[in-house]
Amino acid sequence: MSTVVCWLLILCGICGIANANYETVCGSVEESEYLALQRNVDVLARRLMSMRDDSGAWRSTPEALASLILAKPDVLSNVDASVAVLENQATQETSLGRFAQILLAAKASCSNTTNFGGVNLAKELKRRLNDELMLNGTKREPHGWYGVYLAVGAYCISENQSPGESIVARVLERQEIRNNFHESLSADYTAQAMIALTCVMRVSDASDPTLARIQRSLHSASNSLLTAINVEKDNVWIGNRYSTPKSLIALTENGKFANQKRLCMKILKSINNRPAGREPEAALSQVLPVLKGTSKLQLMNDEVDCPSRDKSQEIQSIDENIDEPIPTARVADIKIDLEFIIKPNAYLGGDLASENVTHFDVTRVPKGTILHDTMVLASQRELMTFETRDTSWGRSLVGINGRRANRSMRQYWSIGANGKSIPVGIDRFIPSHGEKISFTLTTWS
Ligand code: B12
Repeated sequence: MSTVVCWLLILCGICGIANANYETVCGSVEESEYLALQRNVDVLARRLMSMRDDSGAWRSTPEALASLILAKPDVLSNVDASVAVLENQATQETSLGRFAQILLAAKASCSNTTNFGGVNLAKELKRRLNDELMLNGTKREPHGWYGVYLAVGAYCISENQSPGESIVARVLERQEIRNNFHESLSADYTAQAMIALTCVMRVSDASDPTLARIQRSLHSASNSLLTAINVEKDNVWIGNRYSTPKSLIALTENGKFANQKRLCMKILKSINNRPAGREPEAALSQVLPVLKGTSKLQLMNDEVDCPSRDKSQEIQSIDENIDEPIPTARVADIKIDLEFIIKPNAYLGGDLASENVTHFDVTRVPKGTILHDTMVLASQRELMTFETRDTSWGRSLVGINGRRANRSMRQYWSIGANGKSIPVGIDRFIPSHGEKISFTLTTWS
């Protein structure tokens, strides 16, 4: 071999090794790009840790803990306290989706999932999943499909096996009937279903009769996510900014950006450019692993390192004060119309004739006031009353004028501004002058 060829091989080898250290979900990148991502992982992780309470709990402990374990920041400490919170939650009444997240977090923390607070998590999850989809041997509509996708994914990732052909068939049917995993072409639902099916595809053997169906489903779901790519100023999103992290994972895990690294990096940089201040806990949990280049699918075959479980550590209180100031400038007062609507389909057999649309005129709201505070002002003026529930996405509106959304009947208060669904919750949305805000009691599918 000539000396020149030898030198080329050595140089390429060095490049290869150097690049291999800078792996992202989009493939290997330059050191500077990689470091920009890692710096943000540390900032966001500190912020997420500062949201943990003294008992080791977050608003959504399973999502936050699993996310931090996947992102492996130095700041993660006292995993045991948070695991104890989860062990307790595993014995309480929870939604199917939340229970699925507990299984994944238990798995990520390398706990014994067959005896977690006395519960065999995977066995229990499969039982609940069956109950959710079947009643006395006949198919039934689940309480929420998002929870079903979470459960199929969590079971498969934790057990390295499919939750069963009939359950997977229900997920596939849902897409085949509707041509998507959700009516509104929601990227969130599609991405979550894809993550579940990607795991099932990986554990199925070639003779599995549903394998070809799963591959077809993943192919059409990927195409649907790719058509949801949109440019907003300097950013590129899949769906919107909040559905992008999960969607990017769903697509990269299926090799969809293998030949489009630049586009993939643009999306990853858009996620990275988001300022951490004022982002809700759940948004941080969903962003962190993606920036680190890890995904829950890596928990299959125990590919993720177990976190340190040093019991002697005290809960370290982290004081992060990087909130962006909420605009308070009283430039001018603006007028906002608040409207309260009850949609007929919200009631299965209720008396609708007596329910009228009610208009509230709220004047003189300081410009820049968030919707929640606008509603507080409206309540002080005795125009309305309302109730909220704290969640990992912030305050969720659960009742207006004593009318509580009944979750067991899939009811929720949907919020619109000038006829369009608002993209964030009431504690983040800032109405503008003349805007008509509507609260509609409706049902989810
Ligand atoms: C399913 C879902 C819903 C369902 C929840 C019921 C169900 N089917 O189980 C319904 C239809 C009720 C819903 C409503 C809304 N949603 Co929603 N929802 C989701 C979704 C797809 C999954 C949430 C989930 O089930 N997580 C798993 C379970 C196990 O965790 P959990 O903590 O128990 O989940 C609860 C909370 O997330 C809460 N919730 C759901 N959405 C929202 C939104 C806000 C602002 C709050 C405070 C709470 C909340 O309900 C969940 C079930 O109890 C997420 C997408 C995502 N990336 O997470 C969007 C998401 C959280 N929703 C979003 C939005 C904007 C809304 C609405 C404000 C839309 C609107 N204009 O009306 C409303 C909330 C209005 C209100 N009353 O306050 C945004 C939030 C963005 C942000 N930064 O705040 C997300 C991220 C979608 C997106 N990509 O933009 N949602």
